[in-house]
Amino acid sequence: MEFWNFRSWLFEPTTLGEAWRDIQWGHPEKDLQIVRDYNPHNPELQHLRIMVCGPTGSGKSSFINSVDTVLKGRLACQALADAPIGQTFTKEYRAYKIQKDSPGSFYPFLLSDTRGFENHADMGVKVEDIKLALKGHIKDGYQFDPGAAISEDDTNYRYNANPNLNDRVHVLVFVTSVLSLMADECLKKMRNVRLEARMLGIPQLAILTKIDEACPDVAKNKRNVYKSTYLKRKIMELHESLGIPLSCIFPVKNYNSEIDTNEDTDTLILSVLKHIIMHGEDFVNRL
Ligand SMILES: Nc1nc2c(ncn2[C@@H]2O[C@H](COP(=O)(O)OP(=O)(O)OP(=O)(O)O)[C@@H](O)[C@H]2O)c(=O)[nH]1
Ligand SMILES: [Mg+2]
Repeated sequence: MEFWNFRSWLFEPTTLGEAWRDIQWGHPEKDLQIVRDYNPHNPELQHLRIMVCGPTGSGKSSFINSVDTVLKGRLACQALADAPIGQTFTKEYRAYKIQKDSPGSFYPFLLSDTRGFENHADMGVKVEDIKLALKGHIKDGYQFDPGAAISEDDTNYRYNANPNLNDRVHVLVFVTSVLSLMADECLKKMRNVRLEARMLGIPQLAILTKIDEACPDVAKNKRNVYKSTYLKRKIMELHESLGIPLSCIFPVKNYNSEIDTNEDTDTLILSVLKHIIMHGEDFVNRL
């Protein structure tokens, strides 16, 4: 645990008596049904494309796996996640489908994983690449190069010159961890991406991961998540630094070491997934 987090534990009252956001615990099946029933209204849209981006090691791939896990009802690990050793793990742009009911049938949304942002200007994913991916110019399998953004004559033919509705990103999800301090450079990159998404009209949400490691009360009982003063402050900080509305920021505990699913972990993941899908659907219908 980082020293600053440890300090926060010591000097802050950890839990409020009342939760500051209402959430229905004990009934994940309600949100699950909403996700299961989702079908894009626009017949041209085969799938909603949800892109995750954020700092290296923040839990982007783990979030994709967590969504897969909740929807399958058993542990899933399609998007490889890594041990927290501080090195970037995901290097390619890849969209994951999630199986629904039987092999060969899928939910009508994709989760696109990206390489992480780094605190150094010349490291991690290039902001330009994320901007191009938002517009659908980057094909699956592209290896992000920290040295240069993709070019129109990419030698691996991963540049899509004429993206259609299905290639474009319809919802952008920023994934950040409660545990890591984001340096100005990383924040600058994320704000830059957010401004581009805003210009394109793409809805943006943010999730705050590793809430279990940041708060002992939440580690003990996830239902304390909206009672934790520390997490509330972290959510406010993210709101102020990135400019994402408070109602679009969600704390999440990813599946990382469990061997079985947990109803409260599912509730938090489904709560954000439902909002992601609704925002994406609204965006497509506005086009
Ligand atoms: N305790 C805890 N650990 C988490 C959580 N989310 C992710 N982790 C761990 O954090 C580490 C990094 O997770 P990844 O999913 O690989 O992060 P990433 O953002 O995809 O990382 P890069 O691909 O390297 O950019 C892994 O060891 C995960 O198990 C969480 O909510 N709680
Ligand atoms: Mg990853």
